[in-house]
Amino acid sequence: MTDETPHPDFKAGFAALVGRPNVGKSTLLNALVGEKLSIVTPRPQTTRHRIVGLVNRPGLQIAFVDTPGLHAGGKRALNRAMNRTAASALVDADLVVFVIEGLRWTEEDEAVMQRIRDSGRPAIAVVSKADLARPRESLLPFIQQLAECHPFRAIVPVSAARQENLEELVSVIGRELPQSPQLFDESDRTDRDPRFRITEIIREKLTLELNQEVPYGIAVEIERMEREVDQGSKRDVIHAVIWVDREGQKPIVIGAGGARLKRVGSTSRREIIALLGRRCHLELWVKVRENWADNAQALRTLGLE
Ligand SMILES: Nc1nc2c(ncn2[C@@H]2O[C@H](COP(=O)(O)OP(=O)(O)OP(=O)(O)O)[C@@H](O)[C@H]2O)c(=O)[nH]1
Ligand SMILES: [Mg+2]
Repeated sequence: MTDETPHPDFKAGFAALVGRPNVGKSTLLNALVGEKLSIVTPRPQTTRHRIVGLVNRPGLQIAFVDTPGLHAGGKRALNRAMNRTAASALVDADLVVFVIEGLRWTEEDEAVMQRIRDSGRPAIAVVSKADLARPRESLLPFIQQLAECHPFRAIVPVSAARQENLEELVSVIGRELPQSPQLFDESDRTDRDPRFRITEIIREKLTLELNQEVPYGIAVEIERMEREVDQGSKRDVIHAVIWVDREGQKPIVIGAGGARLKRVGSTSRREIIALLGRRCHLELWVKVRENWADNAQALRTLGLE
């Protein structure tokens, strides 16, 4: 039950992780929740959707919202949809968690800062990848400069990779959230269903395999997913389509003799089995939908509005 009147000093709300691409928002979400909910790659513009991850503490429920990295320069409808998704999560948040990579302030960070100012939403800053900052003491003047740039409620350095300072971040956010009944069931970890998470796992494995422009032209859709009994035990049969936006990308995704697609299938399958807790059979097809990333109808079909 999520509508029970809670203890009067229960706090709950949406904390949106916003920032430019590649600063570590999704890695942070996963580390906070303790489960891989959102895909991570070394490449910018990995996240395309709004993904909620839930953290419960006594008297507190934080609904973290992972968002696509806010970026400039992308001309396609997909880029606009990603920026819209992030911007709307920002304005809807109870608290904005502005994620900035330690010691790296860019024009894109400045543009995100401006959006936060314009939103008038309360904000804290998280300085991510603290483990990479050299020397570590240089984080102090960096944090000082951030403090001068906006009246953040708090500035918290973290390393999601090393699980450093995450509990401090949870308690800082807890202080800033409003009194509210619990928003989600306590056993929930995310608002996303397995079907969505499977498409994302496949897209992650593909992105890790591919170079340069190709990942930006890729989308994954599940055409069919059925439970069947095979040799006395249950398994899921999953038929997924990998959409590419140009004919020329098809052989790149498939690889010589189908080797790349095979690798993507087997690494994806391992992770899907761990997610579903049962065996699965995964079939991948590569299909061309010319310029899907500019096609409003295709974006809608893929849940990218
Ligand atoms: N060393 C180190 N690397 C990190 C840390 N957090 C994230 N990374 C790396 O930074 C890269 C980008 O991480 P993501 O979590 O995908 O970044 P993001 O902000 O979600 O990126 P978009 O979804 O593209 O906006 C990946 O290679 C991560 O492994 C950290 O705390 N320490
Ligand atoms: Mg991300």
